[in-house]
Amino acid sequence: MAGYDNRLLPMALKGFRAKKRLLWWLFLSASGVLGLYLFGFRILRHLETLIPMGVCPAATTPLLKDNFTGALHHRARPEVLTCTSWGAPIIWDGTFDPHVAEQEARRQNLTVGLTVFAVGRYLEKYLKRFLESAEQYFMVGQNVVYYVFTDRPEAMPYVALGQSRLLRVEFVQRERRWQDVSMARMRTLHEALGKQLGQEADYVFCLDVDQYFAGNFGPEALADLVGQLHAWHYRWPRWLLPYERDKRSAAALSWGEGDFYYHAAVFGGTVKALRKLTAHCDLGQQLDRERGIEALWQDESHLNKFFWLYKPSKLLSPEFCWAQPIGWRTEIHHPRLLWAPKEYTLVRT
Ligand code: UD2
Repeated sequence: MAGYDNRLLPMALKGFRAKKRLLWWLFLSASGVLGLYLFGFRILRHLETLIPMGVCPAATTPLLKDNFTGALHHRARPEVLTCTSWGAPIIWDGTFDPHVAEQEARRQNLTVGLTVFAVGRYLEKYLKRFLESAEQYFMVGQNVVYYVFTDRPEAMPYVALGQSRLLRVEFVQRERRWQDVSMARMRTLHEALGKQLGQEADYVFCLDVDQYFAGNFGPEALADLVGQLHAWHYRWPRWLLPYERDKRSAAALSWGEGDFYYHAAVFGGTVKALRKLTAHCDLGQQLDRERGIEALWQDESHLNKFFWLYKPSKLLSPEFCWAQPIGWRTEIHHPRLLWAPKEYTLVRT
């Protein structure tokens, strides 16, 4: 054919292929970004389960005994860490006998306190379900005294209580910022432990309200000083844990410090131990305030500092306070508390 340049066709084909490649590249990148956005988080959380938790040294396991549950059955849970380096048990489902603990608590005729704060909108949103589920699962068959701290005692929901269970409502001022409400709990608890609560309870658990019981939370959880492993962080390497790192803060932990990351939504112990804990955290928060700073996770950062300095005598596995958004995990057999959906825009206004 006259005038036909035989280089045009290959050039056109090349241009077409380049555009096609570019389109494919764009398509794949967009799918990758979308995929990571939608599922990547879950994939990463799944990879986390490959990080080993460590094992209890064989020499220490026979020596590990708990004052409430007796000897611990470490072999029942070989896939998880069941003790700390300082010899405290980490309580996982199957490592203890709940009946032994129940009998022991009844024999000692103990009273267990449960404190919870429901200030502002946290009251309507979470309190009723929290208390009703506690009636079903918390220290069943034991003497229990609930302490609800609220700025609106008149708005308390009605909750039918079982035998040997009491509810006391205490008024607290509402702080302006939610962070201050959270931190002010340490001082209020310290004062309450020094008054009637401290006289009527042998052991006390201090809990966040935005959660609910979903399984038996019994005397197996009792000890002098109890810390809760944080569901989001229990498999993370120590250097990644969200401790306060600013050296100016009283809550600061330097690199290389810290054992585990503890969740402030659950801690407990004897009245004496908790008086010390709450005094320490309150003082730390006060010092930070004077320096014009606030720890990364407020009271939780100070609690983590305290547990680094004064080791808890018992740790609760993440089964005791589980966050469902993390997804399914083989080691989580029997969740005791579940986080309620966080609705910060609704409750923190
Ligand atoms: C995280 C920790 C919490 C605490 C907080 C401080 C979780 C589940 N909990 O909670 O233990 O360390 O960080 O940064 O990760 N409250 C009120 N009214 C308010 C604000 C708080 O009653 O206006 C009470 C309530 O009992 C609540 C608790 O304080 O459950 C902690 O506050 P949060 O649940 O809003 O804080 P959150 O979920 O980030």
